[in-house]
Amino acid sequence: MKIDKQHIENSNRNSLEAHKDSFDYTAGQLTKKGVEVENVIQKLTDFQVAIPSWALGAGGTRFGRFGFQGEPSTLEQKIDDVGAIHALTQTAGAISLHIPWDVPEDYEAIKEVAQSHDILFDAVNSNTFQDQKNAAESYRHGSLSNIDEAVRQQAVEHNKEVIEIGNKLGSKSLTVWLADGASFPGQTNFQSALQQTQKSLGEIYKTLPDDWKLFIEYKPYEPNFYSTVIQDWGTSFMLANECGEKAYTLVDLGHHLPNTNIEQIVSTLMLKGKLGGFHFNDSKYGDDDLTVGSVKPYALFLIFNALVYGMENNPQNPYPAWMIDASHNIKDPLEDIIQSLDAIQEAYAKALLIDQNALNEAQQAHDVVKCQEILQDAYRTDVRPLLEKARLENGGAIHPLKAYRSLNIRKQLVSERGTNSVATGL
Ligand code: RM4
Ligand code: MN
Ligand code: MN
Repeated sequence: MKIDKQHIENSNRNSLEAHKDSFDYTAGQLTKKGVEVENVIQKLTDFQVAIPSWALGAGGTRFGRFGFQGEPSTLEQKIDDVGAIHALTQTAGAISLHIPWDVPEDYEAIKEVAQSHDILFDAVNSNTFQDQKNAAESYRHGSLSNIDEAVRQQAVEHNKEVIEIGNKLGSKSLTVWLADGASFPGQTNFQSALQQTQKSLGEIYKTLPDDWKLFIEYKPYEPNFYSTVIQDWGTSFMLANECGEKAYTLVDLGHHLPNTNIEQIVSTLMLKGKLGGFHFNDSKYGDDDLTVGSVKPYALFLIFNALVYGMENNPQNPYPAWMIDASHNIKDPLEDIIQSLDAIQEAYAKALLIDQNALNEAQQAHDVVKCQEILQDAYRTDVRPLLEKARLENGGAIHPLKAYRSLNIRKQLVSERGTNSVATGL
């Protein structure tokens, strides 16, 4: 399915006047404050977030899975779904594949579909947290950290294959997230598990093409509940440093214990030039994978403040790879992603409005109250007209969610794919 540009234009027609009014007002107010509005809009346009191939069907929990009608059952259909989201939002210009959930059969055909939607292939993700059919070894007791050499070797080989697959598609990075760890005290030896992991990552790193990056993702618990081998940013950072300059830490918002100061982690990593990848989602408790911005929008804004600062002041840090990593169980997955993209752009726009010079002066003067005022002044600005403008200028929808509904996208997908199609993934 492909959304016709004309249909989006038609759906914008009724909202055009209201948009213009609110944009003129907001832009006028911001200009008076010294904000370069065009610059903010350009940055919003440039900010593209990859969509994970496993988030296009309904996610599950360990208690069950409620399928969603019209789910994409092939990789082509998944790319079509990302294409639809991108057409509406102009913010989702890439897809991130999880292997072996989404191994392409016909590479040329897959690349053509992606190209037709203006979609790039972002990081490829390896999967050593599930056993694969006919695999010689089991990951029951870990993969890259396993004490059994044959298991480690199988996991290393899998990662090498993932790099090859990504290479054929034009991806430039590999994300490794390990479920390895222990559910009970005494089950593993912390030191040897870490050493084996380092060794295995080193082997994968050796085969990484020169223009690729390796992202090492950390997570404090789940599916192991006593310890995980790569539990925190410090462990990931250390492993990345030992691998070499093409290895980086990946921050997933859901992979922190409650109340962790994520913006400080982001700042430290960017100062050290090691923030490579970033997964967006929201959570109340753990790795809940809820819609971005649905629970803690102010925390997201503070994190974006650190990201914006890093992007402007840390040339030693590469431009991070952005991805949504949320996969929900009860919402229409495409609506969920549209909401997430909106929340991301909103937090980003607000962070761009922070008067960094004034903040710096207030910090120098130890004016704590002023510091807070400056942050909150930006946060309280209604930036929605700026987001609308950025989308509109690029042929997107003024209101992507409303357009998705009024264009009956889900209904069309159901009529094309049926009510029982199932997407691979979680
Ligand atoms: C993990 C982690 C990874 C993702 C898997 C599906 O919790 O966030 O990034 O690939 O889930
Ligand atoms: Mn993740
Ligand atoms: Mn996760």
